[in-house]
Amino acid sequence: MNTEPTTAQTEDSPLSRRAALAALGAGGLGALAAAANAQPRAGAGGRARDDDTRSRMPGWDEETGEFVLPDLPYPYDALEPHIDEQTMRIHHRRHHQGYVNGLNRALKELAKIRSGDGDAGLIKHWSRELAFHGGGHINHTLFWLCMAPEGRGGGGEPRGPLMEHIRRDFGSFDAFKAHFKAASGAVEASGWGWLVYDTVSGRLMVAQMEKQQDMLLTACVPLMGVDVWEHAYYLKYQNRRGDYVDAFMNVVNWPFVGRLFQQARAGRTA
Ligand code: MN3
Repeated sequence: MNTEPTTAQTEDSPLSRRAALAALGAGGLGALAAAANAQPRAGAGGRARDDDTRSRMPGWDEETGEFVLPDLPYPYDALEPHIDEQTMRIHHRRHHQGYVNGLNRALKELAKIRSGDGDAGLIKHWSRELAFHGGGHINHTLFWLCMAPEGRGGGGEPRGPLMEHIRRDFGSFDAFKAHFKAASGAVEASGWGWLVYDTVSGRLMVAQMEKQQDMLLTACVPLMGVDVWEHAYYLKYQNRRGDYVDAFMNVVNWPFVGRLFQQARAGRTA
């Protein structure tokens, strides 16, 4: 097997931040940082304080050079009654933490293979682990940020350029919501529904993602997504995924999504 390092993996272990992000196709995380840091704190009760190791880049710790579980920008019960506290707590602390752990593990194992200490025959396995857990980490980091408590940043309708483009590309906000709900509801098994900005055409689109490792959607910048894995809704909604997607629309943080949109448009014309 060819074990020559790729251009994205020329450093000694561990992967540099730039290489790690490139390996994940995670250019969107940089935009996330700016948009997240500009986001007003939505929850009156403050942030969920379950882990103090934080950097300004959500999901990444510059000091340790490792991916980390980002804080939620609101308390676990802040999205009630639409998304229940128990689901949010398990989803964030168990599922998302698992992806963070798996991502860091995959990067370490790939670094070992590069340095000659690992089993080169397992590069396919660890590359898949990288894609799965890396996709999970990126998707959830964005997922938490694109929600906010109803009436305190969440719900309602988008404004400004994002709304103008939604109307242009989908016909109306209601038509967008119907399309988004139908697409999210029809994802086979576990996956995601996304509102994305295609940098080639400059159009907004709705995309389905099976499982979670296809964050490298060609040329598309994810703006807003809904997790339709059962762990995201089954405690409260059981098999009624459509009801859950309807409820999700009550907590979409459109101001945040609008900022991401503006950054994606600026990036396209830069
Ligand atoms: Mn999930």
